[in-house]
Amino acid sequence: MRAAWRWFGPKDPVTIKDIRQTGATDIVSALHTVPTGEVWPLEQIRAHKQLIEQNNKSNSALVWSVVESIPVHEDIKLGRANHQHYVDSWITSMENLVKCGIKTICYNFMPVIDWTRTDLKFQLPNGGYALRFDQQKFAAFDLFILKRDDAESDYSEEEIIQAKSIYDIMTGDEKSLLTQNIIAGLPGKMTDAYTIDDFRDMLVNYKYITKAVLRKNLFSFLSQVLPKAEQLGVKLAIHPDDPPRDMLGLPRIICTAKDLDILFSALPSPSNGITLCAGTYGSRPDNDLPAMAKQYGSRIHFAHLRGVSRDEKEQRSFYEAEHLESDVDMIGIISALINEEKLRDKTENSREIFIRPDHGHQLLDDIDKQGNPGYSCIGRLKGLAEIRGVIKALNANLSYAS
Ligand code: DNO
Repeated sequence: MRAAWRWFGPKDPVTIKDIRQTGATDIVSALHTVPTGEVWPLEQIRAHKQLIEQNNKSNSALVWSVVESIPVHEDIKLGRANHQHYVDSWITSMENLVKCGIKTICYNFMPVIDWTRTDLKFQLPNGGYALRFDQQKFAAFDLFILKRDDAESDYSEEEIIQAKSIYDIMTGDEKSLLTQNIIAGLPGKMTDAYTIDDFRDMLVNYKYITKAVLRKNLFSFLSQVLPKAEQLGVKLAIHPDDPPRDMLGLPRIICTAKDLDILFSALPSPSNGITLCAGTYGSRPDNDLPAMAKQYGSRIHFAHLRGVSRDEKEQRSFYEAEHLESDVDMIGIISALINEEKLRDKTENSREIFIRPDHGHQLLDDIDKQGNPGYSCIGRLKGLAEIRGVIKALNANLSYAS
């Protein structure tokens, strides 16, 4: 297992120098300045890698090992006539990454929105802050701010009444903040910032894109990418849809174990793999994370380790909990990943699993710093330290316990 840390590039307030102190050995990064759909130029990849690795000789080394993510252009998801151009660009970016030694690539196939939260500063009892998704606030946005066509048909009468009462007591600033959080998005998102009108137009593009059509478009993309990935020794790691269900009338197709079964039975290539995002899958009570980690073991090339705590009465609402204190069984997941790695040593597939602490709380000095939501320094440092402790203890086989 390789401990990795996500770095957003030279503008990230958490610098490479800082990351050396976290105990991570690997960097997860992307060329965030290249517009979606354009080829990642070889020289830019080299320069980015150089920024990460340039001082390795005299310091604790950090290696750019994982890409998160090469964005998939909306035209590919929509299966539009000119999608081939964007598939070719995606493949060229992958080839350029391989020329620089980077062979683990995360991506997602979420239409229009990437990951979404309603609150970026949810106060915790200990004084820190977490990210939160509140289903009722989200419904208030959908029904009364966005006023999406036909939105009512996605909600029960009671849900509409609740959303209206939430909307009615929101101040103007709260409405703008909620809108901003949902449409202008979060760090690492794959879509461009929208105005609310652009956002509505983007949603309309998907009017006739059913789950089956979106799936067909994903499979057609992968049927071109996977043979190349196999040839190049690349492992692709699809990230699940976060939160893992249909939203805003958009189809979402990587949410559950069943979705993964469909994906792998259609495209069994060994390069066809997943990012086991424990927090995302774990925000549905019907996803059993340790079982999934076991079942899809050989497909897991990258794991985001974090968990959520779901609201008791509304299970679609959650906040991002402490790494070891959430609704997901983190020890069970890590233990399954360790077992998977043991199996790998006996087979051809000997790549280690890259893990990273996903979203950290804002703690201590994080609180007054301007940072990327979810990507605080101290909060993630705490998460990584806890995870590394679990790995160390499980690897020692808890022999001291007996
Ligand atoms: C959020 C992340 C996502 C993720 C992409 C993967 O923190 O997990 O932004 O990077 O969805 O393609």
